[in-house]
Amino acid sequence: MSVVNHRSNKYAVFNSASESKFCFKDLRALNNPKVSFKSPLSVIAHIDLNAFFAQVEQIRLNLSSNDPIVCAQWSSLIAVSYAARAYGINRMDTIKVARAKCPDLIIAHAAVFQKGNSHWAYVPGLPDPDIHKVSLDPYRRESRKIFKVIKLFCKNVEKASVDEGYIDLGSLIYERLRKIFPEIADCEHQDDNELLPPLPDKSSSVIRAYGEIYYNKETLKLKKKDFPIRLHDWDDACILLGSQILFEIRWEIFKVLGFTTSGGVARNKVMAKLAGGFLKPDNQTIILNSNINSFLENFELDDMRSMGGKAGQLILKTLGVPTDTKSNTIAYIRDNFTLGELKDKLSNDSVTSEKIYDLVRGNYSEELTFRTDVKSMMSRKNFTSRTYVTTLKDAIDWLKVFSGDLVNRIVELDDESMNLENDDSKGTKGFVRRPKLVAAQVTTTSYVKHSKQSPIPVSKSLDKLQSTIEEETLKLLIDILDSYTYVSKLNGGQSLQELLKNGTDLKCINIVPLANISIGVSNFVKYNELNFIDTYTGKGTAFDSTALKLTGNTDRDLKAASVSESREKSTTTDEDRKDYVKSLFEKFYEQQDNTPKRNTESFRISKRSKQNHSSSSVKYNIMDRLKNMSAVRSSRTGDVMPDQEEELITDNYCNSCQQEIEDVTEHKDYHYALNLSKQFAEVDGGEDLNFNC
Ligand code: DCP
Ligand code: CA
Repeated sequence: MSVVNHRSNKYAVFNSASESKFCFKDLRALNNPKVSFKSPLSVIAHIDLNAFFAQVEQIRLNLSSNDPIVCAQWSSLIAVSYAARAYGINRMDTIKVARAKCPDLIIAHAAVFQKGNSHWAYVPGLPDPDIHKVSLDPYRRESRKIFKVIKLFCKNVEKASVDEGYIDLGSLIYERLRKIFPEIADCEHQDDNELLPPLPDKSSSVIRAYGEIYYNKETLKLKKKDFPIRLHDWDDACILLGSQILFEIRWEIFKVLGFTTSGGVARNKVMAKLAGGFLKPDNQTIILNSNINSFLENFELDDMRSMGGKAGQLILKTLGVPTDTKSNTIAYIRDNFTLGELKDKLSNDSVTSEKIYDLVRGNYSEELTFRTDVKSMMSRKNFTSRTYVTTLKDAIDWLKVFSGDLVNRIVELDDESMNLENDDSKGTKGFVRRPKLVAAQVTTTSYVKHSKQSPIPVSKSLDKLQSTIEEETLKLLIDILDSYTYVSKLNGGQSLQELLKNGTDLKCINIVPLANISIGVSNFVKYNELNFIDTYTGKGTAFDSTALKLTGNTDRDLKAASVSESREKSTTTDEDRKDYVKSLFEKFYEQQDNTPKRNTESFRISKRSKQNHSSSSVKYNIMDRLKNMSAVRSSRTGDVMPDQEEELITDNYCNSCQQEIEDVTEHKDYHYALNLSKQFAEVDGGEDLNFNC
């Protein structure tokens, strides 16, 4: 198997255009990320990691790309390396079937959280679903590194999934074109509608194709031989330059991180994605605009982004498109429907009609997007009759796992927010997102579900956030079990709260058997460096103290154990959480070359909040809070924003602070956090509980 396909200079190219059909406006548009995707010269690259999870495991285990390796989750395969695919193994196979196909198959199971641990680790052999939960964090980490490499080349990047992304190459191509061709170097001073000069003759010697140009089904067969490609106009030059940049990016990813990728380069995202998946692994496909129609013959409408599944099927049915193997759905729509006819058939839905019209011509252009709309995250596990959760200690052990899992995903979100967001027009650049609500849900063995939610204070520190999630979800769980289940009957008539007050060992506290526990965080709010209000000042170690008492271990024992565990676990070795968010902001401002503007109002709020909270010196002890929980529960479960805040601010004036407010939402957040901190201060300071039996 090849390492990275870095063949270049494959094709001699020549141009045949006597006059360009593009104008200077089209060229200049490339340099503006807001409009570059709309330019007829636009170039989008798609990049996709080959057998991603399997490659992560292959590299982790120091294996070569010739070693047949699969990544497993329990008995299923979730990624199959190309070396393993050569044995006919695919993702639908079980481990057993795959082993039968290739006795030397290397099976790397994904990392797992062990019940009771908030960090993941790789375990020897196959993990046990009864006491483990799979963690995808190692793949997210590698993905972050890959996107960091991509971002070194180009700012305008969309992370489409853990292992694929789009890159708008417009501004890079704009720069390179101006360097290569003095004829257009002065393009900024030309009239918008003035035509570009004909593509200069020398383009054949200075622009080369990297990868495989798709020409048509016939010439594709010739791809191992060099053959001339006709460069008609500047759009072809742009696409070929794009192939060069895409190759450089893929090569860098391989050089720095060892991953092979497949790529596609074309005029828009839809075409780039189809191209990116066309030649796998370790290659890239180039779609010149003049070859779009013939390239599309290889696909059906439902292969296109957003046309998969039911949406595509419905369109085909409504339009009466034959779906037999002889006809091609894309070509059929293109050849048989005008835009007007599409509108007639699609109930005058002009947005969908225009989209279909453009899609089948390879003309549908979309801006790169950034996923700012994270609404919620959930971590959960189903339990079987063998593993039903039956004691409070069991439940706590799983809550630790879930909160570790959620915080890992918030780390990912921080990275995406700070490192991948380019567009400031939505006011989302330079912010991290933090949840303001946690929820817990349990399903009993008779499939009855109960849930509760509660607001949480905002915390910049991820360690504190993790402790908060653990602590709050435990309180919710106790509340749920006391309120909705017959838990007291299982414990001599005492409620969980009473048992806790009496210092009963958590292992001795029975709960109704649970078939599922889920915890979630939601109501994400964005914070920048200035408007972060940490409502906790204590150290986030509450759960540890519980665990210590339960296991009889000392704090030092636990620390020593965690240090001696495998390096391959999610301790904060490469992203020390303590400084992680701080460094994210620092790096962000470095890259922006732009220190944050100290808006006097938010700065004042920030300072003031520090004063308020430092004096309260919140003690971070879960059992103190558990003891007093019922006193505040009613006011804290349910809606995130207490009603009074709605009346607090009228016409941008805060009646409490008696001052004008610039950013009402931010100011409400401030009061929100302040309220929470007061509530926490109220429940602090109780007597310590004795946990020994
Ligand atoms: N994945 C998963 N379960 C699935 C599909 C995918 O866990 N049903 C994970 C494992 C894959 C990763 O997502 O490695 C990326 O998915 P892809 O569909 O891109 O597949 P691969 O990267 O494994 O293979 P390819 O080389 O075909 O892209
Ligand atoms: Ca992939």
